[in-house]
Amino acid sequence: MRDAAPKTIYLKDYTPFGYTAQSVHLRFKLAPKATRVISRIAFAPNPDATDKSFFLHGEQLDLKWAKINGEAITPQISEEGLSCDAPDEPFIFEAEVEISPETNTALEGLYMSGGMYCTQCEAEGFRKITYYPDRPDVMSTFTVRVEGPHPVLLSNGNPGDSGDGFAEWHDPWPKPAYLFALVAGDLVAHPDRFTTMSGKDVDLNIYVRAGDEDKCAFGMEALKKSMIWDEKVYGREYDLDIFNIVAVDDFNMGAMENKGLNVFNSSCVLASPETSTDSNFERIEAIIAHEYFHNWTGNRITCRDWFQLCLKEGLTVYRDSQFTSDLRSAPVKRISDVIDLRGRQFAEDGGPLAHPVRPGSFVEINNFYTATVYEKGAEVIGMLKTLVGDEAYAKALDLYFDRHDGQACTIEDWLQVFEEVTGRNLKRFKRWYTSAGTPRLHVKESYKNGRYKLTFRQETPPTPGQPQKKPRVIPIAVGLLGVDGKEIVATQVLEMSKRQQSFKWEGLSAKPTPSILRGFSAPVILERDTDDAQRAFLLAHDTDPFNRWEAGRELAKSTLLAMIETGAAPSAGYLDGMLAVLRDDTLDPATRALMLGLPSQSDLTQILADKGVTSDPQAIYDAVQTLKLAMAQHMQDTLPRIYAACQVTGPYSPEAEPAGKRALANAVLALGSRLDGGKAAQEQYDSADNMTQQLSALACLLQENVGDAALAKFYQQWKHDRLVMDKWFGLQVSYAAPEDTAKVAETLTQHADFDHKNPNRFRATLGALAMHHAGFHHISGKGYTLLADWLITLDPLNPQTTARMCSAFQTWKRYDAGRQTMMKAEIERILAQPSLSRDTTEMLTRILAA
Ligand code: B3K
Ligand code: ZN
Repeated sequence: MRDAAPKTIYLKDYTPFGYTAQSVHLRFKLAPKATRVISRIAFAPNPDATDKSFFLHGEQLDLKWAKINGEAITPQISEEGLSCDAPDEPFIFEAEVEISPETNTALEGLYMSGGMYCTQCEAEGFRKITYYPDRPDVMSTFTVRVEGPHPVLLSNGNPGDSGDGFAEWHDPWPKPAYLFALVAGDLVAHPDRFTTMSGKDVDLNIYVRAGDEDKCAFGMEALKKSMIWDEKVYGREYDLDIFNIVAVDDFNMGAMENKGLNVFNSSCVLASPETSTDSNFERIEAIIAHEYFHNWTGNRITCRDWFQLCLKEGLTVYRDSQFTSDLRSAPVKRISDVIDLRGRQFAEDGGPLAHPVRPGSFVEINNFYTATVYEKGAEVIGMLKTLVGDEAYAKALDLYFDRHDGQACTIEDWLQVFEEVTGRNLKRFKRWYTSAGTPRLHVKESYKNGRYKLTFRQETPPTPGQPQKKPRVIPIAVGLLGVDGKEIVATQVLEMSKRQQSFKWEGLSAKPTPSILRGFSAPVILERDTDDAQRAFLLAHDTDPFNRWEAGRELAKSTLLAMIETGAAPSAGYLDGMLAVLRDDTLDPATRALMLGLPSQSDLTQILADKGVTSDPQAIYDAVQTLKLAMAQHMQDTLPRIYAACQVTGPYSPEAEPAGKRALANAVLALGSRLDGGKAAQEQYDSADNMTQQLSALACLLQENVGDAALAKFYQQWKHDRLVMDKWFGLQVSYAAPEDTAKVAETLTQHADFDHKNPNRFRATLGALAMHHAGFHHISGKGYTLLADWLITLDPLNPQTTARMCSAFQTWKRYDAGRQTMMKAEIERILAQPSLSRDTTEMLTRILAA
């Protein structure tokens, strides 16, 4: 419920808590509407704190009694917590509260999903379970007793005593309350074992609902691969006797790294060839790795306060991307990450929600689990590693783990280990953490008498609250190609730290072609005067796979912008270039598939907006359709050969190689469908024996408007499977014509299987609407109204998911006056709702303030 005056919390106001928690004992007597939580916490005055007031967070708790050192007390209770006098020496605080998991639709704290109990405490959910200093710098050991009639009763740490109707758990590693977890239910385990590098045996389990047992094997393999990788690459070993993962259907995000008891959205762990696509498999592997890696980067070393969120998230995303690069294809992973970064993080950084990787203030911390904190946070670590080198990075990480194990840390602690190991001063580099916005990197070249010069100028546009930007340290990886296309200067990293800086090469016999920002060595927007001939040259010759892809993407942008702005026909150069890519058997199929992809319609809108052009979403949509048709026609003779060559035979495997072949075959199928009206797609649909093939074919049929029969068949085949049904909901919206998108989404929200309380189904339907650029922004305004209606409906039930989806409106200023007026009206309509959550209020207020 909306606070009378939502408080802004500032990093600069941080003070330590007056007390340390030495040990926590919790007893849960589970009951759907009346769970009792009995707590016993040993506190001691914190010598590092000056403020000794004793305040415990607590929200929506029914306090039955509280005691200090065995004596009943009458604390002051507010909507936010409990305060009372506390002794100036070690003491025991005890309390009993009652909570109602069954009616907890916010999915934060202790709640119920499909009959099971589960928890989500990060960031501030523990305060909905019991009174506690719910802040990450208060770390304690936890001993938990769970009582309930359920066959499976779980909490963090190692198992202790258990018997009929109860189980005890002890977690010896001090942790903040946000890592607490409890699960109880009628669950089935998929068990395994792992022996760590020092020979310790660990029990592994993935717990699922009955019926899902056959979807655990892949996740379990991913977990073991993650354990081995972290030992090998970071020297980090697992530290408990048991590691449990639980799949939950109702979950606000992907997964949660609770110590020894990871809780996963079932969509991020359950996998089978029949029900999951190649991208699902890859995502599941990455998320399992991510949560596992948090055991060291997040759990053993945690954050001092929530402003330091990137300390664990940026680093852990960086680690999981290294893992995926090692296990699969490094260039493919890099290209995919950059597509994602540009789509989500650049949009955030260029709009009203822009904030630094380490924000300076927030109202609701859940609103800061963003692409900036996660993905840009990971980019910053990648840059740091590029600047200091692999060896120094490894040494700095060892020092970080040695020095800070068991502590709650800051970005200053993190940078300090790098400064000590390298002797470098990272003061300037730190601006990446404190300054928002995506730097523009302009480059000019000159060549005279064998001397080649690149001059870079950096500039970051103002962002909310930060009108002036200081220059940043930018690692620019550059290589030079000779006139014959051969590399004459191999990749070197130029370190730019001034506003403007030049770099020279001597003794070149002719003007080279530069390949700049190889591997996307910094999260910047590169602006250079170049032409399609140079882009085509790089597309054909660059030795850096990322920049080769980038050259193709630049060509695509250039042809699409000409089509949109001047009504030009698709460029022959682009079509020829893509045909050459398609035929280039030296390129692996996955890379070719990525190269054939076009920039997103939302990215194109942003590029035009940066040039001061207000674009029409329908015109962008039409240009993309025209270009795809032109590509199909131009490649007509080659498509069948590639489709045939990329057919994978034998049993399905989600490995990178067959998945890459399927990606290219399905990209070819999508183009070909524009010519054969979906004939080949129907054949593929009818014969598909895995979800990748089935879903790709269905998408082609929907694209060609001939998918009704397949859609109905798909429903009959999969109506029992929640995760597959999410795909059924999402695909129909994604492939609707722009003028029909809102209607299709609206009809789906009336379907018997639509459940707005389930975040996966809500996102599958209304998230797909928000992602359908031309459909959401259709001139009728129906997309805006439908989304706003549903955000209004969901907010009182689930503020977190509502607030997250408000970002669909963050780009409202990019559009024409008519659309701006409609979007603004919808934002204001939501804001006018009585009792709007703090989460949604903060998001929409920031969006509107632009
Ligand atoms: N740390 C959690 C995210 C918690 C989000 C809270 N709103 C999952 C992750 O990043 O691994
Ligand atoms: Zn994380």
